[in-house]
Amino acid sequence: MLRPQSTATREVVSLDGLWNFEVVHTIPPTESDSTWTRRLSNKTQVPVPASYNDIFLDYDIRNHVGWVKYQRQVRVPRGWQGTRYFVRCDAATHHGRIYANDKLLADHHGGYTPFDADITDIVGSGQEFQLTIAVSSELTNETIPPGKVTSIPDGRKKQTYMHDFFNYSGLSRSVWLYSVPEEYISDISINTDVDWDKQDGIIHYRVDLAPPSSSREMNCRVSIRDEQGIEVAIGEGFENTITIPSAHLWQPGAAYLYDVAIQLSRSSDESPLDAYQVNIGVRTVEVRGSQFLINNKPFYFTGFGKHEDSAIRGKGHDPAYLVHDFQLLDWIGANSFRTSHYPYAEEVLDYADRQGIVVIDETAAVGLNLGVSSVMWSISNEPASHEEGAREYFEPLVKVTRKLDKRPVCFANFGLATSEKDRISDMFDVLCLNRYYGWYEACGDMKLAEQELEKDLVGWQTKYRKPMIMTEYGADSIAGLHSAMLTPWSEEFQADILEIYHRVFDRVECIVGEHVWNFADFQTSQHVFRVDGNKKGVFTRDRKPKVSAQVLRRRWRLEGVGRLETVKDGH
Ligand code: BDP
Repeated sequence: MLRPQSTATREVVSLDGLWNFEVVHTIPPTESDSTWTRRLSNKTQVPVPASYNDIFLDYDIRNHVGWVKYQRQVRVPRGWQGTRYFVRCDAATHHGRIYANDKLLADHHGGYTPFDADITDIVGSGQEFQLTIAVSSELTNETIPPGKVTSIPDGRKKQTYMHDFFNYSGLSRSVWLYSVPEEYISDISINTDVDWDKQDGIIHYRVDLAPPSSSREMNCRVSIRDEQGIEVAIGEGFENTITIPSAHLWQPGAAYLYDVAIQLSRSSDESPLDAYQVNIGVRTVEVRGSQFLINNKPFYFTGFGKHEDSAIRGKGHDPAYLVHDFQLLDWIGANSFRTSHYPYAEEVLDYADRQGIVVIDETAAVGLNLGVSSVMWSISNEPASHEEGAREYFEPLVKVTRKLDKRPVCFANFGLATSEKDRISDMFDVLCLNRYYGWYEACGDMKLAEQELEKDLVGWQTKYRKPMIMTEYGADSIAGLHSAMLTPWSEEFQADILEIYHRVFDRVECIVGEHVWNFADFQTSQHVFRVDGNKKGVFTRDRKPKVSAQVLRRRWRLEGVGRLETVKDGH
C-alpha cells in the first residue's frame, strides 16, 4: 500500500488536529448499528496523532478496554471530481473501523499498519461528510500482540498482556484524505543490487496498477535522478531492470538517495495518467558465513532496541522526538536500531533512510514501505521457540517472509530457549539474542554474569557459526540514583553491566552487533515491579543521558566500534 503523495496527478489533505472523542461503554449490537456513527459533541476532544490514554487524567480512560470513537467533519475538495478518493489511517491501535456518514467502509486488524477506505461513491467532490473512526484497544489470544480480557465483579473489563510496554491505544499516527486518478499506481516494488566489477547499481522494479487490468493501453516510464537532480537512468515498462552507471551507494552513516519518478501515460496520445515518486538507496545486504555484509563489507551493528513512546502522546508519532532521537543516536555513535516490538511510523523509516541509519524492522507486514535502511526482518520477539509446536508455527512464516522479500530474516531469542533447547534457529539467517545476565539472572554478581554470558554465546557460536547480534542487554536504572557499590538500579550499575557485555562481545567471533535495551525509559502497564515504567533506557524518557550513555559513547564514537572503516574481518 503506497503512502499518500502530492504529485501532478494526486492530492493529499491532512486530517490531523483535534477530533471529537467518546469512550464506548456499551458495544452496539451490530457493526451497522447507527449508534456507532451518532454525532459526537465537541466537548471532549483529542489530538491526532496521539494515543488517547495519557491525554486525560481519568483512570478509566487511561485503562479503557474496548472501543473509542474519533469523529470530525471533512469536506472533499471541489476539484476532485473524476478522481478516486480515500480516507487513510496510518495506524489504529489495535482494531480500526472507518465510517463515512453512517457507512462502515473499512475494518482493519493490526495496530501498527496502515489501512484506507474508498469514499468516492459515498461523498461527492465539494461535499462535507462525517468521518468516524472507531478504535479498539483489546488484545486477545487471536491478536498480535496477544493478551487477555477478563471481567471483574463490578462489570468492568481488565486487559492483561504479556509484553512489557503500555498498551497505548487510539490514532497514534496521521489520518489523511487523498485522491488518485481513476486508473492509478497501486504498488511499487524495488530491489537493488550492485555489479561489483563495474560498480553499477542495478534496480529491479515492478509497478502494479488498480484496477489491475488497465495496463494494456498505458505506458510506464521510470526516471532515476541523482541528488543533484540529474537524470542518470531510465526504464520503460511495468517491470524491468535499470542500470545506474557507477552508482553512488547508500552506506551506513553516509546515506545517498536516488529519486525514482514513475509516470503513467496513455499509449494513444501520451497524455499523463498518474505519477508517483520514491527515494531509494542502492546497496546490497547479505549474510556470508558468520558475517553480515552491507555493500560486500562486514557490518557491525551498534545501537538500541527502541520504542515509540513519550510522555503525554504515548505512542503518538511526533516529528520533534523523531529528529531529536536521531540527534542522540548520532551523538552516541549508534549506527542502527531495531523497531522493537512493532513496525514504526513510515516517517521514521524514511528519516533513517536519509540519515544513513540501519534498521532491523520488527514486523511481519512486509511491503509496508520501501525503506532501504531496513536490512533485515525480525518476525518475532521472544517466542517460546523451545516449546513443541514452535517449528510448525514458524516454518510457514519464514517461508512467506522470504517469498515477499529477499532481505535476511531473524527473530529475537530469549534466555530460556537456549542453544540446546531452541527448535527453530536453523531456519534463520542471523541469530538475535536477548539476554539479562547480571540483572534478571545473577543480579549483581558481575563475575558470574560474565562467565554465564560467554558460555551461552559460545554455545550458539559452536552450534551454528551464524552471525549473532545481541538484540537486548542492559539493566534498569533510576536517573539520579548513584552508587559506587554495585547497587542495582543505580546509574553506575547499569553502566557496569554494559561493560561486562562489551568485554564478552569482543571475545566472541560471531558477534556482529550490540543493541542495548533500551534507547530511552518507556511506559509499561502499572505494576509493582515497574517504578513509573521500564527504566532500562540509556536516556530518560525525556531524553537526558544517564551514566551508561558515556560508556556507549566512548565505545562507539571514540573507540569507533561499529564504524565502517573499523569493521574489517571482525571488529
Ligand atoms: C525483554 C523484552 C522487552 C522487555 C525487557 C525487560 O523483550 O520487551 O522490556 O525484557 O524486561 O524480555 O526490560
